[in-house]
Amino acid sequence: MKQDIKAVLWDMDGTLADSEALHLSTLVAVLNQHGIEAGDDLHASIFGKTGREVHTYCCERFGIDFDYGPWSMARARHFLSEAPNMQARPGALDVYHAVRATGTRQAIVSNSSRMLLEAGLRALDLQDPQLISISANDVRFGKPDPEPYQRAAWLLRVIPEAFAIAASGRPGPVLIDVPKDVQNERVDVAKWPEPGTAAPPARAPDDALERAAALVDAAKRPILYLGGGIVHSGAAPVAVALAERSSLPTVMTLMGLGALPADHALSLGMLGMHAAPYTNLALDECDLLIAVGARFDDRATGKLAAFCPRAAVIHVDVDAAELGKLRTPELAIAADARDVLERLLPRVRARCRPAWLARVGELKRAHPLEMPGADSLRAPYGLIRAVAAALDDDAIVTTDVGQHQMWVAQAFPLRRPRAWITSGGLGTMGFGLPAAIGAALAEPERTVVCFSGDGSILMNLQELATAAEEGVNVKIVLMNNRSLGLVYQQQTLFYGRRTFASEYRKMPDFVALARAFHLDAVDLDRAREPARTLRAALRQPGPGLIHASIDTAEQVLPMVPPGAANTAMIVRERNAARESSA
Ligand SMILES: Cc1ncc(C[n+]2csc(CCOP(=O)(O)OP(=O)(O)O)c2C)c(N)n1
Ligand SMILES: [Mg+2]
Repeated sequence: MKQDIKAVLWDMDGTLADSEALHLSTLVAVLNQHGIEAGDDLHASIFGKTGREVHTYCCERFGIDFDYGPWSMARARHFLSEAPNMQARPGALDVYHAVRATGTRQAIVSNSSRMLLEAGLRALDLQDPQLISISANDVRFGKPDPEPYQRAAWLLRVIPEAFAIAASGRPGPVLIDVPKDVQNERVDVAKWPEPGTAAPPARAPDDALERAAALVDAAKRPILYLGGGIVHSGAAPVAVALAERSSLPTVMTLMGLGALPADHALSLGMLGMHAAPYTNLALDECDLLIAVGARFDDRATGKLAAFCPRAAVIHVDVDAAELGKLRTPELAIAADARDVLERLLPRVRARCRPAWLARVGELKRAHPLEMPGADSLRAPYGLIRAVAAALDDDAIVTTDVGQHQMWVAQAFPLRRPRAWITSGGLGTMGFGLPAAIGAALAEPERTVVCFSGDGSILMNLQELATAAEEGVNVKIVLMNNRSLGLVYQQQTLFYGRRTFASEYRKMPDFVALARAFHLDAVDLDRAREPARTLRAALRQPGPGLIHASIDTAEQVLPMVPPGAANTAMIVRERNAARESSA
Protein backbone atom coordinates (compact mmCIF):
# COMPACT_ATOMS: atom_id res chain seq x y z
CA MET A 1 0.00 0.00 0.00
CA LYS A 2 1.26 3.44 -0.81
CA GLN A 3 2.15 5.27 2.39
CA ASP A 4 2.32 8.75 1.06
CA ILE A 5 -0.89 10.21 2.32
CA LYS A 6 -0.81 13.84 1.43
CA ALA A 7 -4.20 14.99 0.43
CA VAL A 8 -7.65 15.18 1.73
CA LEU A 9 -10.44 16.37 -0.42
CA TRP A 10 -13.75 16.49 1.24
CA ASP A 11 -17.18 17.19 -0.01
CA MET A 12 -20.71 16.20 0.68
CA ASP A 13 -22.43 18.64 -1.52
CA GLY A 14 -25.38 16.55 -2.49
CA THR A 15 -26.16 14.29 -5.33
CA LEU A 16 -24.19 13.29 -8.35
CA ALA A 17 -26.69 14.83 -10.70
CA ASP A 18 -25.98 17.57 -13.29
CA SER A 19 -22.27 17.57 -12.71
CA GLU A 20 -21.11 18.05 -16.29
CA ALA A 21 -20.19 21.69 -15.92
CA LEU A 22 -18.16 21.43 -12.78
CA HIS A 23 -14.41 21.48 -12.72
CA LEU A 24 -11.89 21.64 -9.95
CA SER A 25 -9.02 21.61 -12.35
CA THR A 26 -7.21 24.76 -11.30
CA LEU A 27 -7.49 24.11 -7.61
CA VAL A 28 -6.39 20.54 -7.99
CA ALA A 29 -3.56 21.48 -10.29
CA VAL A 30 -2.11 23.97 -7.81
CA LEU A 31 -2.46 21.47 -5.01
CA ASN A 32 -0.59 19.01 -7.19
CA GLN A 33 2.21 21.53 -7.44
CA HIS A 34 2.56 21.12 -3.68
CA GLY A 35 2.73 17.37 -3.76
CA ILE A 36 -0.91 17.01 -2.81
CA GLU A 37 -2.07 14.63 -5.42
CA ALA A 38 -3.62 11.32 -6.03
CA GLY A 39 -0.93 8.79 -6.75
CA ASP A 40 -1.29 5.44 -8.41
CA ASP A 41 -3.13 4.21 -5.41
CA LEU A 42 -5.93 6.68 -5.11
CA HIS A 43 -7.21 4.99 -2.03
CA ALA A 44 -4.09 5.80 -0.05
CA SER A 45 -3.71 9.35 -1.21
CA ILE A 46 -7.07 11.06 -1.09
CA PHE A 47 -9.77 10.72 1.44
CA GLY A 48 -13.19 11.90 0.54
CA LYS A 49 -16.83 11.37 0.75
CA THR A 50 -18.04 11.81 -2.72
CA GLY A 51 -20.35 14.58 -3.44
CA ARG A 52 -20.75 16.43 -6.61
CA GLU A 53 -17.45 18.25 -6.80
CA VAL A 54 -15.03 15.58 -5.71
CA HIS A 55 -16.83 12.98 -7.68
CA THR A 56 -16.60 15.04 -10.81
CA TYR A 57 -12.92 15.62 -10.24
CA CYS A 58 -12.24 11.94 -9.77
CA CYS A 59 -14.30 10.90 -12.74
CA GLU A 60 -12.57 13.43 -14.92
CA ARG A 61 -9.08 12.87 -13.82
CA PHE A 62 -9.04 9.17 -13.23
CA GLY A 63 -12.03 7.97 -15.11
CA ILE A 64 -13.17 6.05 -12.11
CA ASP A 65 -16.14 6.03 -9.90
CA PHE A 66 -15.48 5.76 -6.22
CA ASP A 67 -17.17 6.30 -2.94
CA TYR A 68 -15.56 5.60 0.35
CA GLY A 69 -15.36 6.86 3.91
CA PRO A 70 -15.00 8.44 6.27
CA TRP A 71 -18.63 8.17 7.12
CA SER A 72 -19.27 11.34 8.99
CA MET A 73 -18.38 14.94 8.35
CA ALA A 74 -18.60 16.23 11.84
CA ARG A 75 -15.30 15.32 13.38
CA ALA A 76 -13.77 13.54 10.46
CA ARG A 77 -10.97 15.99 10.55
CA HIS A 78 -9.37 13.80 13.20
CA PHE A 79 -9.32 10.91 10.79
CA LEU A 80 -7.80 13.02 8.14
CA SER A 81 -5.37 15.06 10.13
CA GLU A 82 -3.24 12.33 11.55
CA ALA A 83 -2.00 10.94 8.30
CA PRO A 84 -0.14 14.08 7.28
CA ASN A 85 0.69 14.73 10.92
CA MET A 86 2.56 11.47 11.25
CA GLN A 87 4.81 12.63 8.48
CA ALA A 88 4.92 16.24 9.63
CA ARG A 89 3.75 17.70 6.40
CA PRO A 90 0.69 19.63 5.38
CA GLY A 91 -2.43 17.98 4.14
CA ALA A 92 -5.55 19.52 2.74
CA LEU A 93 -9.13 19.27 3.80
CA ASP A 94 -12.23 20.80 2.43
CA VAL A 95 -13.98 21.68 5.61
CA TYR A 96 -16.97 23.68 4.49
CA HIS A 97 -19.62 21.42 5.90
CA ALA A 98 -17.53 20.21 8.76
CA VAL A 99 -16.98 23.70 10.12
CA ARG A 100 -20.65 24.02 10.60
CA ALA A 101 -21.07 20.65 12.26
CA THR A 102 -20.92 20.24 15.98
CA GLY A 103 -17.54 19.84 17.49
CA THR A 104 -15.46 20.88 14.54
CA ARG A 105 -14.38 24.08 16.16
CA GLN A 106 -12.87 22.00 18.92
CA ALA A 107 -11.40 19.72 16.33
CA ILE A 108 -9.70 22.54 14.53
CA VAL A 109 -8.30 24.14 17.64
CA SER A 110 -7.33 21.10 19.60
CA ASN A 111 -5.14 19.40 17.09
CA SER A 112 -1.83 20.80 16.14
CA SER A 113 -1.14 19.04 12.90
CA ARG A 114 0.04 21.11 9.98
CA MET A 115 -3.20 21.27 8.11
CA LEU A 116 -4.21 23.21 5.16
CA LEU A 117 -7.95 23.55 5.26
CA GLU A 118 -9.45 24.16 1.90
CA ALA A 119 -13.00 25.23 2.27
CA GLY A 120 -15.16 25.43 -0.73
CA LEU A 121 -18.44 25.40 -2.43
CA ARG A 122 -19.75 28.80 -1.64
CA ALA A 123 -22.52 28.99 -4.14
CA LEU A 124 -23.23 32.48 -5.30
CA ASP A 125 -26.93 32.02 -5.00
CA LEU A 126 -26.79 30.57 -1.50
CA GLN A 127 -26.39 32.43 1.73
CA ASP A 128 -22.72 33.04 2.33
CA PRO A 129 -21.76 31.12 5.47
CA GLN A 130 -19.08 33.64 6.40
CA LEU A 131 -16.63 30.85 6.80
CA ILE A 132 -13.65 33.04 7.44
CA SER A 133 -15.43 34.94 10.21
CA ILE A 134 -16.77 31.76 11.79
CA SER A 135 -13.34 30.32 12.05
CA ALA A 136 -11.37 33.51 12.64
CA ASN A 137 -10.42 32.47 16.16
CA ASP A 138 -9.56 28.94 15.22
CA VAL A 139 -7.10 29.08 12.41
CA ARG A 140 -3.66 30.54 12.15
CA PHE A 141 -4.49 32.39 9.07
CA GLY A 142 -7.72 32.97 7.21
CA LYS A 143 -7.70 34.72 3.91
CA PRO A 144 -10.99 36.18 2.84
CA ASP A 145 -11.64 36.54 -0.80
CA PRO A 146 -10.59 40.18 -1.34
CA GLU A 147 -13.11 40.67 -4.09
CA PRO A 148 -16.62 39.32 -4.06
CA TYR A 149 -16.29 37.44 -7.34
CA GLN A 150 -12.72 36.27 -7.44
CA ARG A 151 -11.16 34.59 -10.40
CA ALA A 152 -9.51 31.21 -10.38
CA ALA A 153 -6.14 32.83 -11.04
CA TRP A 154 -6.23 33.91 -7.40
CA LEU A 155 -5.58 30.29 -6.44
CA LEU A 156 -2.18 30.42 -8.09
CA ARG A 157 -1.09 33.00 -5.57
CA VAL A 158 -3.00 32.07 -2.47
CA ILE A 159 -2.35 28.34 -2.34
CA PRO A 160 1.45 28.63 -2.34
CA GLU A 161 1.06 31.35 0.27
CA ALA A 162 -1.13 29.13 2.42
CA PHE A 163 1.31 26.22 2.16
CA ALA A 164 4.14 28.47 3.22
CA ILE A 165 2.18 29.54 6.28
CA ALA A 166 1.06 26.00 7.10
CA ALA A 167 4.60 24.72 6.92
CA SER A 168 6.24 27.57 8.83
CA GLY A 169 6.70 28.00 12.55
CA ARG A 170 4.15 26.61 14.97
CA PRO A 171 1.85 24.09 13.31
CA GLY A 172 -1.76 25.06 12.87
CA PRO A 173 -4.57 25.13 10.36
CA VAL A 174 -4.83 27.58 7.50
CA LEU A 175 -8.15 28.19 5.86
CA ILE A 176 -8.77 29.21 2.29
CA ASP A 177 -12.27 29.94 1.19
CA VAL A 178 -12.67 28.93 -2.44
CA PRO A 179 -15.96 30.09 -3.91
CA LYS A 180 -17.81 27.66 -6.08
CA ASP A 181 -17.68 29.80 -9.19
CA VAL A 182 -13.90 29.88 -8.84
CA GLN A 183 -13.82 26.12 -8.58
CA ASN A 184 -15.85 25.83 -11.72
CA GLU A 185 -13.86 28.31 -13.72
CA ARG A 186 -11.40 27.23 -16.38
CA VAL A 187 -8.32 29.40 -16.81
CA ASP A 188 -5.30 29.35 -19.05
CA VAL A 189 -2.19 29.16 -16.97
CA ALA A 190 0.98 30.37 -18.64
CA LYS A 191 3.29 29.62 -15.72
CA TRP A 192 2.66 27.57 -12.63
CA PRO A 193 3.69 29.16 -9.35
CA GLU A 194 6.60 27.92 -7.30
CA PRO A 195 5.26 25.71 -4.50
CA GLY A 196 5.05 27.46 -1.15
CA THR A 197 7.65 26.19 1.30
CA ALA A 198 8.39 26.74 4.96
CA ALA A 199 10.07 29.97 5.89
CA PRO A 200 13.35 29.25 7.65
CA PRO A 201 12.67 29.39 11.40
CA ALA A 202 13.99 32.30 13.39
CA ARG A 203 17.49 31.61 14.70
CA ALA A 204 18.44 32.45 18.24
CA PRO A 205 21.27 34.96 18.55
CA ASP A 206 24.50 33.53 19.91
CA ASP A 207 24.47 35.74 22.97
CA ALA A 208 21.04 34.37 24.00
CA LEU A 209 22.48 30.86 23.81
CA GLU A 210 25.50 31.92 25.86
CA ARG A 211 23.17 33.36 28.51
CA ALA A 212 21.03 30.23 28.49
CA ALA A 213 24.09 28.04 28.94
CA ALA A 214 25.30 30.21 31.80
CA LEU A 215 21.92 29.97 33.53
CA VAL A 216 21.83 26.17 33.11
CA ASP A 217 25.40 25.82 34.37
CA ALA A 218 24.76 28.04 37.38
CA ALA A 219 21.47 26.40 38.40
CA LYS A 220 21.43 24.10 41.40
CA ARG A 221 18.02 22.54 40.88
CA PRO A 222 17.11 22.87 37.19
CA ILE A 223 14.22 21.09 35.45
CA LEU A 224 13.72 20.70 31.71
CA TYR A 225 10.07 21.18 30.66
CA LEU A 226 9.26 19.75 27.21
CA GLY A 227 6.07 20.43 25.27
CA GLY A 228 4.57 19.31 21.97
CA GLY A 229 6.86 21.74 20.13
CA ILE A 230 9.74 19.37 20.82
CA VAL A 231 7.96 16.66 18.86
CA HIS A 232 6.96 18.97 16.02
CA SER A 233 10.43 20.37 15.54
CA GLY A 234 12.10 16.96 15.69
CA ALA A 235 14.05 18.06 18.74
CA ALA A 236 13.48 15.02 20.95
CA PRO A 237 16.92 13.39 20.46
CA VAL A 238 18.81 16.60 21.21
CA ALA A 239 16.55 17.31 24.21
CA VAL A 240 17.50 13.89 25.58
CA ALA A 241 21.17 14.65 24.94
CA LEU A 242 20.90 17.97 26.76
CA ALA A 243 19.11 16.38 29.73
CA GLU A 244 21.84 13.76 29.95
CA ARG A 245 24.75 16.15 29.54
CA SER A 246 23.60 18.53 32.25
CA SER A 247 21.74 15.92 34.38
CA LEU A 248 18.40 17.68 34.06
CA PRO A 249 15.34 16.00 35.53
CA THR A 250 12.72 16.35 32.78
CA VAL A 251 8.96 16.84 32.78
CA MET A 252 6.71 16.64 29.74
CA THR A 253 3.31 18.07 28.88
CA LEU A 254 0.52 15.80 27.68
CA MET A 255 1.51 16.63 24.09
CA GLY A 256 5.21 16.17 24.75
CA LEU A 257 5.00 12.62 26.14
CA GLY A 258 7.47 10.28 24.51
CA ALA A 259 10.04 13.04 23.90
CA LEU A 260 12.08 11.48 26.70
CA PRO A 261 11.45 7.74 27.16
CA ALA A 262 9.11 7.15 30.11
CA ASP A 263 11.61 4.84 31.79
CA HIS A 264 14.62 7.13 31.36
CA ALA A 265 16.31 7.78 34.71
CA LEU A 266 15.83 11.55 34.27
CA SER A 267 12.15 11.33 33.33
CA LEU A 268 9.65 12.78 35.79
CA GLY A 269 6.79 12.03 33.38
CA MET A 270 3.85 14.33 32.79
CA LEU A 271 3.51 17.47 34.91
CA GLY A 272 0.42 19.19 36.19
CA MET A 273 -3.15 18.25 36.93
CA HIS A 274 -2.67 14.46 36.87
CA ALA A 275 1.07 14.24 37.42
CA ALA A 276 2.82 11.95 39.85
CA PRO A 277 3.08 13.72 43.22
CA TYR A 278 6.89 13.73 43.04
CA THR A 279 6.80 15.53 39.68
CA ASN A 280 4.86 18.52 40.94
CA LEU A 281 6.83 18.57 44.19
CA ALA A 282 10.14 18.60 42.32
CA LEU A 283 8.88 21.48 40.18
CA ASP A 284 8.00 23.31 43.36
CA GLU A 285 11.62 23.11 44.45
CA CYS A 286 13.38 23.84 41.17
CA ASP A 287 15.42 27.01 40.74
CA LEU A 288 15.55 27.02 36.94
CA LEU A 289 12.81 25.90 34.57
CA ILE A 290 13.93 25.39 30.98
CA ALA A 291 10.68 25.41 29.01
CA VAL A 292 11.01 24.34 25.38
CA GLY A 293 8.07 24.16 22.95
CA ALA A 294 5.61 24.38 25.83
CA ARG A 295 3.07 27.08 26.55
CA PHE A 296 2.36 27.08 30.31
CA ASP A 297 -1.14 25.68 29.82
CA ASP A 298 -3.21 25.72 33.01
CA ARG A 299 -3.48 21.90 33.02
CA ALA A 300 0.29 21.91 33.32
CA THR A 301 0.83 24.81 35.69
CA GLY A 302 -2.20 24.75 38.00
CA LYS A 303 -2.50 28.09 39.78
CA LEU A 304 0.00 30.09 37.81
CA ALA A 305 1.21 32.28 40.66
CA ALA A 306 2.21 29.17 42.61
CA PHE A 307 3.90 27.34 39.72
CA CYS A 308 7.62 26.85 40.23
CA PRO A 309 7.70 29.76 42.68
CA ARG A 310 11.46 29.51 43.23
CA ALA A 311 12.45 29.24 39.58
CA ALA A 312 13.87 31.55 36.98
CA VAL A 313 12.50 30.60 33.58
CA ILE A 314 14.15 30.16 30.21
CA HIS A 315 11.38 29.98 27.63
CA VAL A 316 12.09 28.80 24.11
CA ASP A 317 9.24 28.80 21.61
CA VAL A 318 8.97 29.30 17.88
CA ASP A 319 5.88 31.44 18.50
CA ALA A 320 7.02 34.74 20.01
CA ALA A 321 3.47 35.41 21.23
CA GLU A 322 3.86 32.64 23.82
CA LEU A 323 6.89 34.22 25.43
CA GLY A 324 5.97 36.13 28.55
CA LYS A 325 2.28 35.53 27.91
CA LEU A 326 1.66 33.70 31.17
CA ARG A 327 4.96 33.71 32.99
CA THR A 328 7.66 36.32 32.73
CA PRO A 329 10.84 34.54 31.72
CA GLU A 330 14.35 35.44 32.75
CA LEU A 331 15.35 34.67 29.19
CA ALA A 332 13.00 34.41 26.21
CA ILE A 333 14.11 32.89 22.92
CA ALA A 334 11.77 33.00 19.93
CA ALA A 335 13.28 30.33 17.72
CA ASP A 336 13.02 26.76 16.52
CA ALA A 337 13.41 24.34 19.43
CA ARG A 338 15.72 21.99 17.62
CA ASP A 339 18.07 24.68 16.43
CA VAL A 340 18.25 26.21 19.91
CA LEU A 341 18.92 22.89 21.64
CA GLU A 342 21.48 21.79 19.07
CA ARG A 343 23.45 24.98 19.56
CA LEU A 344 22.93 25.06 23.33
CA LEU A 345 24.16 21.51 23.85
CA PRO A 346 27.88 22.10 23.20
CA ARG A 347 27.80 25.31 25.24
CA VAL A 348 26.50 23.61 28.38
CA ARG A 349 28.92 22.04 30.82
CA ALA A 350 28.65 18.32 31.55
CA ARG A 351 27.29 18.07 35.10
CA CYS A 352 26.34 15.22 37.45
CA ARG A 353 24.29 17.20 39.98
CA PRO A 354 24.44 14.51 42.66
CA ALA A 355 22.65 16.55 45.34
CA TRP A 356 19.71 17.56 43.14
CA LEU A 357 19.28 14.10 41.61
CA ALA A 358 19.43 12.58 45.08
CA ARG A 359 16.72 14.98 46.24
CA VAL A 360 14.56 14.11 43.22
CA GLY A 361 15.12 10.41 43.97
CA GLU A 362 13.99 11.02 47.54
CA LEU A 363 10.81 12.73 46.33
CA LYS A 364 10.18 9.81 43.95
CA ARG A 365 10.43 7.31 46.77
CA ALA A 366 8.40 9.34 49.25
CA HIS A 367 5.67 10.50 46.85
CA PRO A 368 5.29 7.89 44.13
CA LEU A 369 2.58 7.62 41.52
CA GLU A 370 0.26 5.06 43.05
CA MET A 371 -1.12 2.64 40.46
CA PRO A 372 -3.53 0.36 42.28
CA GLY A 373 -4.58 -2.75 40.40
CA ALA A 374 -1.51 -2.68 38.16
CA ASP A 375 -1.70 -6.48 38.02
CA SER A 376 -5.42 -6.73 37.33
CA LEU A 377 -7.09 -6.51 33.94
CA ARG A 378 -10.19 -5.27 35.73
CA ALA A 379 -8.43 -2.09 36.84
CA PRO A 380 -7.49 0.77 34.50
CA TYR A 381 -3.77 0.72 35.21
CA GLY A 382 -3.58 -3.07 34.99
CA LEU A 383 -5.40 -3.11 31.65
CA ILE A 384 -3.19 -0.37 30.19
CA ARG A 385 -0.01 -2.05 31.42
CA ALA A 386 -1.11 -5.39 29.97
CA VAL A 387 -1.80 -3.78 26.59
CA ALA A 388 1.61 -2.07 26.67
CA ALA A 389 3.34 -5.33 27.61
CA ALA A 390 1.84 -7.05 24.58
CA LEU A 391 3.10 -4.36 22.16
CA ASP A 392 6.52 -3.26 20.98
CA ASP A 393 7.80 0.31 20.81
CA ASP A 394 6.70 0.58 17.18
CA ALA A 395 3.08 0.73 18.25
CA ILE A 396 1.16 3.98 17.97
CA VAL A 397 -1.22 4.93 20.76
CA THR A 398 -4.19 7.22 20.30
CA THR A 399 -6.79 8.19 22.87
CA ASP A 400 -10.13 9.81 23.20
CA VAL A 401 -10.80 12.33 25.94
CA GLY A 402 -11.61 11.50 29.53
CA GLN A 403 -10.33 9.47 32.44
CA HIS A 404 -9.06 6.75 30.13
CA GLN A 405 -6.88 9.36 28.35
CA MET A 406 -5.29 10.46 31.61
CA TRP A 407 -4.79 6.90 32.86
CA VAL A 408 -3.00 6.07 29.62
CA ALA A 409 -0.90 9.26 29.84
CA GLN A 410 0.14 8.21 33.35
CA ALA A 411 0.68 4.51 32.82
CA PHE A 412 1.57 3.74 29.21
CA PRO A 413 5.35 3.64 28.87
CA LEU A 414 5.77 5.92 25.84
CA ARG A 415 9.33 5.70 24.65
CA ARG A 416 9.52 7.63 21.40
CA PRO A 417 8.08 10.78 19.85
CA ARG A 418 5.25 10.51 17.32
CA ALA A 419 3.96 7.34 18.95
CA TRP A 420 1.35 9.26 20.91
CA ILE A 421 -1.66 10.98 19.38
CA THR A 422 -4.08 12.62 21.74
CA SER A 423 -6.29 15.68 21.76
CA GLY A 424 -4.85 18.37 24.03
CA GLY A 425 -5.91 21.94 24.61
CA LEU A 426 -9.61 21.87 23.83
CA GLY A 427 -9.63 18.07 23.97
CA THR A 428 -12.46 16.68 21.94
CA MET A 429 -14.25 13.39 22.55
CA GLY A 430 -14.48 11.38 19.35
CA PHE A 431 -10.90 12.13 18.35
CA GLY A 432 -9.37 8.75 19.08
CA LEU A 433 -10.87 6.39 16.51
CA PRO A 434 -10.60 8.57 13.39
CA ALA A 435 -7.10 9.66 14.45
CA ALA A 436 -6.16 6.00 14.83
CA ILE A 437 -7.48 5.18 11.38
CA GLY A 438 -5.51 8.07 9.89
CA ALA A 439 -2.35 6.92 11.67
CA ALA A 440 -2.87 3.31 10.57
CA LEU A 441 -3.27 4.36 6.95
CA ALA A 442 -0.07 6.40 7.19
CA GLU A 443 1.88 3.65 8.97
CA PRO A 444 0.31 0.36 7.85
CA GLU A 445 3.13 -1.75 9.26
CA ARG A 446 2.51 -0.62 12.81
CA THR A 447 -0.15 -1.63 15.28
CA VAL A 448 -2.31 1.30 16.31
CA VAL A 449 -4.11 1.06 19.63
CA CYS A 450 -6.94 3.45 20.36
CA PHE A 451 -7.88 3.73 24.01
CA SER A 452 -11.42 5.00 24.15
CA GLY A 453 -14.26 5.50 26.59
CA ASP A 454 -17.87 4.44 26.41
CA GLY A 455 -18.83 8.11 25.94
CA SER A 456 -16.16 9.05 23.42
CA ILE A 457 -16.55 6.02 21.15
CA LEU A 458 -20.18 6.93 20.55
CA MET A 459 -19.15 10.29 19.11
CA ASN A 460 -17.71 8.76 15.97
CA LEU A 461 -19.02 5.23 16.05
CA GLN A 462 -19.74 5.30 12.33
CA GLU A 463 -15.99 5.25 11.71
CA LEU A 464 -16.06 1.56 12.64
CA ALA A 465 -17.38 1.15 9.12
CA THR A 466 -14.38 2.99 7.72
CA ALA A 467 -12.04 0.88 9.82
CA ALA A 468 -13.68 -2.29 8.50
CA GLU A 469 -13.68 -1.14 4.88
CA GLU A 470 -10.05 -0.06 5.00
CA GLY A 471 -9.01 -3.10 7.02
CA VAL A 472 -6.76 -0.90 9.13
CA ASN A 473 -4.65 -2.42 11.89
CA VAL A 474 -6.44 -0.54 14.67
CA LYS A 475 -7.31 -2.11 18.02
CA ILE A 476 -9.84 -0.20 20.06
CA VAL A 477 -9.44 -0.80 23.78
CA LEU A 478 -12.78 0.30 25.15
CA MET A 479 -12.56 1.16 28.83
CA ASN A 480 -16.22 0.99 29.73
CA ASN A 481 -17.00 2.61 33.07
CA ARG A 482 -20.65 3.14 32.15
CA SER A 483 -20.18 6.86 32.59
CA LEU A 484 -18.71 10.08 31.34
CA GLY A 485 -16.06 9.29 33.87
CA LEU A 486 -14.13 12.53 34.04
CA VAL A 487 -17.36 14.46 34.55
CA TYR A 488 -18.56 11.94 37.12
CA GLN A 489 -15.24 12.25 38.95
CA GLN A 490 -15.43 16.03 39.09
CA GLN A 491 -19.02 15.90 40.33
CA THR A 492 -17.94 13.40 42.97
CA LEU A 493 -14.90 15.32 44.15
CA PHE A 494 -15.97 18.92 43.82
CA TYR A 495 -19.77 18.97 43.82
CA GLY A 496 -20.62 16.97 46.91
CA ARG A 497 -21.24 13.74 44.95
CA ARG A 498 -24.23 15.33 43.19
CA THR A 499 -23.74 13.33 40.02
CA PHE A 500 -25.84 14.46 37.10
CA ALA A 501 -26.10 13.36 33.48
CA SER A 502 -22.82 11.53 33.76
CA GLU A 503 -23.97 7.92 34.11
CA TYR A 504 -25.48 5.79 31.39
CA ARG A 505 -28.71 4.06 32.32
CA LYS A 506 -28.90 1.91 29.20
CA MET A 507 -25.47 0.95 28.03
CA PRO A 508 -25.17 -0.18 24.42
CA ASP A 509 -23.70 -3.62 23.82
CA PHE A 510 -20.41 -2.46 22.31
CA VAL A 511 -19.22 -5.92 21.37
CA ALA A 512 -22.40 -6.51 19.39
CA LEU A 513 -22.07 -3.06 17.83
CA ALA A 514 -18.51 -3.71 16.71
CA ARG A 515 -19.51 -7.07 15.24
CA ALA A 516 -22.40 -5.42 13.44
CA PHE A 517 -19.77 -3.28 11.70
CA HIS A 518 -17.81 -6.44 10.75
CA LEU A 519 -15.04 -5.95 13.31
CA ASP A 520 -13.57 -8.70 15.42
CA ALA A 521 -14.59 -8.05 19.00
CA VAL A 522 -13.74 -9.64 22.33
CA ASP A 523 -15.15 -9.04 25.77
CA LEU A 524 -12.56 -9.37 28.51
CA ASP A 525 -15.36 -9.44 31.09
CA ARG A 526 -16.53 -12.77 29.72
CA ALA A 527 -13.26 -14.30 28.63
CA ARG A 528 -12.14 -17.39 30.55
CA GLU A 529 -8.52 -16.33 30.25
CA PRO A 530 -8.67 -12.57 29.79
CA ALA A 531 -4.90 -12.04 29.59
CA ARG A 532 -4.56 -14.58 26.79
CA THR A 533 -7.65 -13.22 25.01
CA LEU A 534 -6.21 -9.70 25.19
CA ARG A 535 -2.85 -10.73 23.74
CA ALA A 536 -4.49 -12.71 20.94
CA ALA A 537 -6.82 -9.82 20.07
CA LEU A 538 -3.88 -7.40 19.87
CA ARG A 539 -1.98 -9.78 17.60
CA GLN A 540 -4.89 -10.40 15.26
CA PRO A 541 -4.34 -8.32 12.09
CA GLY A 542 -7.00 -5.84 11.03
CA PRO A 543 -9.46 -3.76 13.01
CA GLY A 544 -10.80 -5.06 16.30
CA LEU A 545 -12.48 -4.02 19.50
CA ILE A 546 -11.45 -5.13 22.98
CA HIS A 547 -14.11 -4.41 25.58
CA ALA A 548 -13.27 -4.19 29.28
CA SER A 549 -15.45 -3.00 32.12
CA ILE A 550 -14.01 -0.51 34.61
CA ASP A 551 -15.65 0.33 37.91
CA THR A 552 -17.54 3.64 37.68
CA ALA A 553 -16.01 4.72 40.98
CA GLU A 554 -12.42 4.52 39.68
CA GLN A 555 -10.73 7.93 39.70
CA VAL A 556 -7.77 9.49 37.98
CA LEU A 557 -5.50 10.55 40.80
CA PRO A 558 -3.62 12.61 41.73
CA MET A 559 -5.82 15.49 40.71
CA VAL A 560 -5.17 19.17 41.17
CA PRO A 561 -8.50 20.88 41.96
CA PRO A 562 -9.39 23.56 39.41
CA GLY A 563 -7.63 26.81 40.25
CA ALA A 564 -5.44 25.25 42.94
CA ALA A 565 -1.67 25.05 43.07
CA ASN A 566 -0.15 21.83 41.74
CA THR A 567 1.22 21.12 45.20
CA ALA A 568 -2.36 21.04 46.54
CA MET A 569 -3.11 17.93 44.49
CA ILE A 570 -5.57 15.39 45.78
CA VAL A 571 -3.63 12.17 46.16
CA ARG A 572 -4.80 8.64 46.17
CA GLU A 573 -4.19 7.36 49.67
CA ARG A 574 -5.75 10.15 51.62
CA ASN A 575 -8.03 11.68 49.04
CA ALA A 576 -7.44 14.95 50.79
CA ALA A 577 -5.67 18.12 49.89
CA ARG A 578 -2.07 18.18 50.93
CA GLU A 579 0.19 21.09 51.51
CA SER A 580 3.45 21.60 49.75
CA SER A 581 6.26 19.84 51.52
CA ALA A 582 8.56 22.70 50.64
C1 LIG B 1 -17.10 16.65 22.18
C2 LIG B 1 -16.91 16.80 23.66
N1 LIG B 1 -17.98 16.91 24.46
C3 LIG B 1 -17.81 17.04 25.80
C4 LIG B 1 -16.56 17.08 26.35
C5 LIG B 1 -16.38 17.24 27.87
N2 LIG B 1 -15.88 15.95 28.45
C6 LIG B 1 -14.56 15.74 28.71
S1 LIG B 1 -14.25 14.20 29.24
C7 LIG B 1 -15.87 13.75 29.16
C8 LIG B 1 -16.29 12.36 29.51
C9 LIG B 1 -15.72 11.33 28.58
O1 LIG B 1 -16.37 10.08 28.79
P1 LIG B 1 -15.75 8.73 28.27
O2 LIG B 1 -15.40 8.84 26.85
O3 LIG B 1 -16.64 7.61 28.65
O4 LIG B 1 -14.38 8.67 29.07
P2 LIG B 1 -14.13 8.37 30.62
O5 LIG B 1 -13.88 9.72 31.26
O6 LIG B 1 -15.32 7.70 31.17
O7 LIG B 1 -12.91 7.51 30.63
C10 LIG B 1 -16.64 14.84 28.73
C11 LIG B 1 -18.12 14.81 28.58
C12 LIG B 1 -15.46 16.98 25.45
N3 LIG B 1 -14.21 17.03 25.89
N4 LIG B 1 -15.66 16.82 24.12
MG1 LIG C 1 -16.63 6.38 30.29
